[in-house]
Amino acid sequence: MKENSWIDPFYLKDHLKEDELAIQKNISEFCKKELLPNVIKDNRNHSFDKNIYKSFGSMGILGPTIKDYGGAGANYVSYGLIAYEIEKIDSAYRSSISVQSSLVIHPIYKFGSEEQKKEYLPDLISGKKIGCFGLTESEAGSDPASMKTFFEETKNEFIINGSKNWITNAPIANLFIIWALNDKKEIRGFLIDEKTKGLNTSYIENKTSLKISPTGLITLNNVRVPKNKILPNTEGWKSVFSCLNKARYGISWGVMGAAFESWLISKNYTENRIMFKKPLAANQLIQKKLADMQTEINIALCACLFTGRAMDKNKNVINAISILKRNNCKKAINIIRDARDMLGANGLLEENHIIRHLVNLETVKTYEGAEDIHALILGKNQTGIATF
Ligand code: TGC
Ligand code: FAD
Repeated sequence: MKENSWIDPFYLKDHLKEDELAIQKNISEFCKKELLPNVIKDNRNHSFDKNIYKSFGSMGILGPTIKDYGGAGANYVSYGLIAYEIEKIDSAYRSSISVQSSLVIHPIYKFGSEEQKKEYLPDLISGKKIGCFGLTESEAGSDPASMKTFFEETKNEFIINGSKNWITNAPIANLFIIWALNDKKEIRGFLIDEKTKGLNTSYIENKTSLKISPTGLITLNNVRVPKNKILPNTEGWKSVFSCLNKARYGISWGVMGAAFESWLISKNYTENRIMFKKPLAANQLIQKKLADMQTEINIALCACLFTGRAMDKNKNVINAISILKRNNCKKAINIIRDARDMLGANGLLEENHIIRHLVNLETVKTYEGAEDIHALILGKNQTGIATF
């Protein structure tokens, strides 16, 4: 009899190359050994061990698509698979690699001077230094162009004033990429060292989602930045958004990792839980939920793979990325909510993982363009009419 391919019905693995499969296997083993054992305790305590970055660095998963400065030179499909495996454990760890890779290493690699690349990239890729990306402000979330952080240029330096809020890694970062406007409302990015006078951070203590990930507020009070610390090669907002594209792509794979774990946990639970004198999985309503999970996860993964292959051919994938970020977050949160429900009261226990994934997904659907923002981006690209 032919194998029953319920777990991988489209034979996605047959479409992965040997090196991609090897990367996925290595990361999966690393996650089970290094991340899984502490995830429940760390989530309960809002605790993040900064040394994890060095482990990520030694696995080659920080800036994995960069070929030089110590980067592994992997392709975008591999980057997606890394995000997928890591988010099976917790979205916070995937956030750690997304921010460092797509929002810190990528802009320096793409828009930095050679001097900046040599100074920062080796340490960021090895995990010796941690970066953050400051775009959002308290009054400028979905619409970052309305930011109130401004820079002025003097003869010898730039002076930046303003604040950034909800910034991943801000409380632990060594390097801050801060986006600011000048009086002509032109956007520029600056590389600011953690010890710079006038730069202060605080930790958002009462965050109920993505609890392992340190998130913070940044204030910039007459921060003086030398002339050689501006990213010299940016071209307005499209450069900022090009960083978000990479992060959104990783998120789209990642959320399916959280959904996949929740699917398997709920499948295993309902096969073994006896209620009304038979396994829960012997009920049609339960099997329908399992079929819905299988359907959405596997279709989403195929779309992720298609998009990764297109990125590896350097195609314009901005529409694909908005479709994926929007669809996969929405589908993943629904799958995880159903999985939680299928465990009944036990679904509320931290040792069963699902409730943590569910609460994390509330963050993931919000950051990097909330669901409706991606609908508006897709609507604009279809019709040519901007609603924002
Ligand atoms: P708009 O007029 O649409 O565009 C301005 C220029 O940018 C170009 N562009 C893009 N380029 C590359 N990739 C994209 N995805 C692009 N989208 C737009 C566009 O062609 C134009 O270029 P040009 O040459 O004509 O000037 O700009 P807008 O200001 O009207 O933007 C509207 C909108 C809604 C699309 C944008 O503001 C948006 O995406 N808002 C969502 C904000 C967001 O996603 N923030 C993320 C913050 S970082 C974060 O959350 C990190 S979480 C990290 C983690 O832990 O994983
Ligand atoms: P708002 O913009 O106020 O939106 C609120 C709601 O209104 C959303 O549902 C949105 O879809 C909807 N909405 C907004 N405008 C419209 C419209 N025109 N039509 C219809 N509906 C609309 N930012 C960074 O720069 N760097 C980071 O590292 C970072 N990390 C983060 C980590 C966490 C844990 C979180 C929660 C956020 C992080 N963010 C970061 C910020 C994140 O990008 C913003 O929260 C996000 O862009 C949404 O902005 P907002 O929270 O201000 O919501």
